[in-house]
Amino acid sequence: MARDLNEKGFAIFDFPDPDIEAKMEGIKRDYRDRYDWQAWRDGKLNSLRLQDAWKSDPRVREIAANPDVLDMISAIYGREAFAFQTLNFAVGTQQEAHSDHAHFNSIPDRFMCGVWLAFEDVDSENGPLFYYPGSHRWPSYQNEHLGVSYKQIDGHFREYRKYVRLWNELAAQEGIQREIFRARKGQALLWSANILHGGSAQVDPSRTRWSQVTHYFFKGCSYTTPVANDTFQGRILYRDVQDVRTGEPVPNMISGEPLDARFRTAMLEQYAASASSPSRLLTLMRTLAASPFRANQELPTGFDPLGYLAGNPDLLDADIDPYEHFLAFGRKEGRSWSL
Ligand SMILES: O=C(O)CCC(=O)C(=O)O
Ligand SMILES: [Fe+2]
Repeated sequence: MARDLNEKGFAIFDFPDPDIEAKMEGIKRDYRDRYDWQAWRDGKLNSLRLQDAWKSDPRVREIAANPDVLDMISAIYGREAFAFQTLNFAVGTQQEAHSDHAHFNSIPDRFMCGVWLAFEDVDSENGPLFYYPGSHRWPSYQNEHLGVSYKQIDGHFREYRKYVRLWNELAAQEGIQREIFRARKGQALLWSANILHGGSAQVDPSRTRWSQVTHYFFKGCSYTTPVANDTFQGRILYRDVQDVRTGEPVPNMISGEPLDARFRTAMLEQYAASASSPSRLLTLMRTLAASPFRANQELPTGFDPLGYLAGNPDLLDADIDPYEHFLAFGRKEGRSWSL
């Protein structure tokens, strides 16, 4: 496993849980009615996903916090792994090629990995996962390398295209061919932080592609959202993560010390100061601090209120509480909440 992960950026294994069959079938049966199939058939949704179902479902949590998987990746990385996010998909994600590293990364770099588990057989017709072997060794590209600034946030999606273009050009230049994972039910794929991957088109829309992704970080690091960082302007969007196994928050650590709370606050003020309307942002910062919804159990782990606004520019100029808005509307509308 370690050799595959090192050389190719991914490794395939049989999921080590004797009860996995019952868990997968139970999740499929119970979740069928929780997705908006009509919106998916009408092409309004690219995918059907449930984020952080671990909060309410022990089966999802037990898959995410499987002790053998945790032990294996902890041994490979030499640090204690913990799951911080789950995604349960009913169909293929059709997500374009990306590196997770741009969405969640650690300090020090690359202490992040994902495990994708097939809840049914997958072939070229029902949206298989794809990846570019070897791409995990590419440099760690951040906003400063692409000339992207958090200030350009209302153009965020346009700016994200720069990452997509870079990744595709690198793959072409290095002559790396995309491979797909024809998974057997119960097989899993471990991927490293920077491997270029995504979901192939769901060629046959009458089929499903049930699967669970768990994203892992490692203790003793700090956790950030790189696409939202403007590191050299003093803006780093640290994430508040929870350990899926225990539900406990995991502190951001820098070289053995907890992240200085004053530094964190100063950075949030930096974000506020970079806004087009500082007084509105000041109001927003107060709203965030005082929001009765900020600890709501139904918020996805790592919910990023600034990322929610940044990713939904129509909300930027409204005087709203992003936590409340997400719970009342954003969730149902399928709005993205992390950059
Ligand atoms: O399941 C897929 O098609 C891709 C999922 C993915 O890229 C992720 O969860 O990071
Ligand atoms: Fe991904």
